[in-house]
Amino acid sequence: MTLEEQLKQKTYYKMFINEHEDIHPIRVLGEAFQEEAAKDLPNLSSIRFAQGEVYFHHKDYETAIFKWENITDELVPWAKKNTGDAYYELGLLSTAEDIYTAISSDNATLNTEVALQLFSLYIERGKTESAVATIKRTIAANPEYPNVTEIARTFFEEQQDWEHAVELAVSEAMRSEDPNWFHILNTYVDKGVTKGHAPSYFTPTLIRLFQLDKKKFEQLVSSLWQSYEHEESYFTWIREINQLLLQLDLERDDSWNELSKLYKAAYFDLIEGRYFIKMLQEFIPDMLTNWLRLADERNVVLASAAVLSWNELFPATISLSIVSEAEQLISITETDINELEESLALFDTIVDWAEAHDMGPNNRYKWLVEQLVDFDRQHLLITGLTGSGKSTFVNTVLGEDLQDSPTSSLVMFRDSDEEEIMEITDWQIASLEGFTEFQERMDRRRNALESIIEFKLPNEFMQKNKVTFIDTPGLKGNHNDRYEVLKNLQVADAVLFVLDGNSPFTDKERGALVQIQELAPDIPVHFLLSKMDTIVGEHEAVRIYEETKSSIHAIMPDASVFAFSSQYERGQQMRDIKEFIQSIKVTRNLEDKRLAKLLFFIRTTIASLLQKRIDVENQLVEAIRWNEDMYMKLNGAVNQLKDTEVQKIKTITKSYRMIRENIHKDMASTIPAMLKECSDLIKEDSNFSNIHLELNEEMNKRLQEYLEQTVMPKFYRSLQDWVGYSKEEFDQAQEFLNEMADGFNQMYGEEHLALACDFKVLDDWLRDTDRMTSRFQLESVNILLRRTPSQFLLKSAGKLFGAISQNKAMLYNKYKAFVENEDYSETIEEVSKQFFQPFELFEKSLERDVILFFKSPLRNLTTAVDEAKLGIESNQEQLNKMNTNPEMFRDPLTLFGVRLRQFEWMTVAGKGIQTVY
Ligand SMILES: Nc1nc2c(ncn2[C@@H]2O[C@H](COP(=O)(O)OP(=O)(O)OP(=O)(O)O)[C@@H](O)[C@H]2O)c(=O)[nH]1
Ligand SMILES: [Mg+2]
Repeated sequence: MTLEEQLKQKTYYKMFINEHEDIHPIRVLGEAFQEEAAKDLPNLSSIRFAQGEVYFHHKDYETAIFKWENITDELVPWAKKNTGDAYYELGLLSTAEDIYTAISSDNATLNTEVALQLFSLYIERGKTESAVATIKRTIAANPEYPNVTEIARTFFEEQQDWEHAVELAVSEAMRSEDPNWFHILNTYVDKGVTKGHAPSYFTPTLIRLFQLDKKKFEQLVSSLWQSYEHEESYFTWIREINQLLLQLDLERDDSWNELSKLYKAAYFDLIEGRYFIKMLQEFIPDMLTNWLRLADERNVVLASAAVLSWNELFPATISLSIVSEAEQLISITETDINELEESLALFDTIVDWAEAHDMGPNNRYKWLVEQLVDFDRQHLLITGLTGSGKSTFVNTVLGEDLQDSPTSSLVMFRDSDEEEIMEITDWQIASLEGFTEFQERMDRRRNALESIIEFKLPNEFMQKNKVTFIDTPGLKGNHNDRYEVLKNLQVADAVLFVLDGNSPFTDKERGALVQIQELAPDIPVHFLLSKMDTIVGEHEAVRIYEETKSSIHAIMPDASVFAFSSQYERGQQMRDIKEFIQSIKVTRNLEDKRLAKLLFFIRTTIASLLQKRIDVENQLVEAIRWNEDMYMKLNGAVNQLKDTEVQKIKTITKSYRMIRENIHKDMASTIPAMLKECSDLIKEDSNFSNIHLELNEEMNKRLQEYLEQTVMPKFYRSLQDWVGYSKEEFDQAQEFLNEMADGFNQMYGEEHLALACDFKVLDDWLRDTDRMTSRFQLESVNILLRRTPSQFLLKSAGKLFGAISQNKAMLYNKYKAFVENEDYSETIEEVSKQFFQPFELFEKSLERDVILFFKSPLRNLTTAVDEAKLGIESNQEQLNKMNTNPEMFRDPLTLFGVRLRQFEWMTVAGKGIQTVY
């Protein structure tokens, strides 16, 4: 054991023990001390040092300290350190800390030991920062010192101080190249605690690991990749790893299975359609370059195809050598990739994406693709000119009488346990209730070509022969019309072209055939010569058959021609038909052909989505224009309605007021005369002391009679007329509004706007006027009592009154004159006030009632105005969104195109299939 080791372990004292092992060390050292002390120039330091150690081991720390404090030679630094240890053991941590920090020495071991003591002391005192600083310093100064890095790692992990833990692992891995440190780093990455570091932080470590151990390198890259995958730094990581791999000397023979898989997954994820091409463009070429360099056997074809398709869409982005390597690899490598599955996945991604972007569920394409992957059935599509006998043939074969009118949609007949009829359009799938609804659907012409009908029914022929029949509308008209019928042609494995035996193989038919072959050069076409029974004479029939066959064979030598009639005996003919159909079924490479078609459909889908986007944009522009127009017109209508309302309030109120005023005028002219007539009651012998009371009573009575029997009935009639007049006004307004609503609904294309007024108002008026004119009770009015005539007479007649009977004559005259000359205007006022009170209240409510009458139309119009405004705003907003980020739409479709090309590269190279364009 070296001296340092002894000092470190406090076993320095053992030097003194030697042969005295059976004697207690304290005694041995005590004797040595005495012996040394007896010398002339004694050196007691080393013995004291040793004694200190022994006391320390026996936990007599104070004595140990005493011994170590009295050391003077080169052991002083160690003695100090030991003193610190003793204080530490005594629990006097701060003293221990002071002592440790005061030690200065050149001895690395001593310094490290002191540092480690300080480190644990700091931990115990909770001074984490000092602990970290100490351990870091120690590692920096003496990383090789036993256990130091291990102590640090344990400490950091316990503290969950991942920052330092990762730093330590990285620097130790680099320094020591110890696989264990790389492994520890890898576990940190897997734990997810390295994400905070920028990807470039690990680059040097990765380069070193690549040189040391390629498998471990791959593993660490994989862990890092996964850790960054869902982080913001993901693209930075990809750029970094690409740069790194480009520098490294990758050999395909090293079989980078894991990396190859990672590249594949990442590449496909990136081009899924979530990112803008602008973002991808800068690193995808490097990414593909690396992928091709390291792709393992399973992926080499895929990687090559990826390189080639990317390079096609973004020319010259990938280096020429990589492109030609890809071309080379793809042509010589066998692949077990399931292209069909992969293409289906791509198709699903596209339709899901389209649906998520409001472009509908694309049911038609989905359905067509479903048919393509149904390998259990072959699809025989039947076409030909209108009325050539297609549906009759299908009926005969199926032994069902399913169609008797011209066919308007594509109908696929397929055997199934249960009958089920579905109508499939791009936006909807509907189930048709039985044969009647099917028939109705066939008779409907509008948009019929946008529908596909799938007619499932139990049928032995189709089940046994494993075919489906696709009946189609007859071909007529020009190229474009025919295309509408033939646009689903790709679903067929073989085409059966039905010719009318009476005029077979006309120019029109030849034209249609050329179009079919242009659309689908790979689909075999065969012929059915139908209505053979209508040809007179067997000889003639045979001649026509042979002639037609040879003109067909002149241009299509492989086509079969079958003579058919719905009138032939079914049993025999069915045997022939069965044989015929078996003979025209596709026997070779059905799956490959279907795959080519699937790729074709994917391309068509992408193209149609681009078109849909343009359509959507146009629709938005149109919707905005339309709504703006509506907004203007509706606003005009609101103003018109408000004007009408004001005008109706005016006329109706005015005519009502006139009635009231007329009545009032009548009353004003009638009442005074009527009251004056009461002077008849005054007789010379009347009792003048109470005549005024009598007169007052009589006048009230006459007033009551007059008002109730003359005025009221007249008023009643006038009001009836007035309600009638108002009704006419209202009717007129309603008519005007009806016309307005009709005009708008025509523009809406539906019964959207109703402008019905509330005629209940008129009923209310009738009821109210009835009630008001049915009865009137005058509350007695003071006509003569208010300006007491007796007083007046008293004043003028003075003392004569009452005392002299001759004066009666004078009173009589005075009374009479008074009654006859009075102007009664106050009475009229008072009576009118009483009489007209309810009518005035009613008049005040008229305006409100007319408003009520127009309330619903006005509300509906305003709502429509708001709708139009909203229509403008929301469409505009959508349009803006589309226009500000056109890449959001275009980019994913372009990337789908990249993926599609990739599969095409694989199928073209791998299987020699022709791509269908
Ligand atoms: N005599 C006779 N008449 C036939 C034969 N095949 C069809 N017809 C008649 O020809 C007419 C048209 O027949 P369809 O089967 O409806 O013809 P299609 O080709 O389906 O017509 P579209 O669907 O309109 O294109 C009907 O009146 C049938 O009865 C046949 O073999 N013999
Ligand atoms: Mg038909």
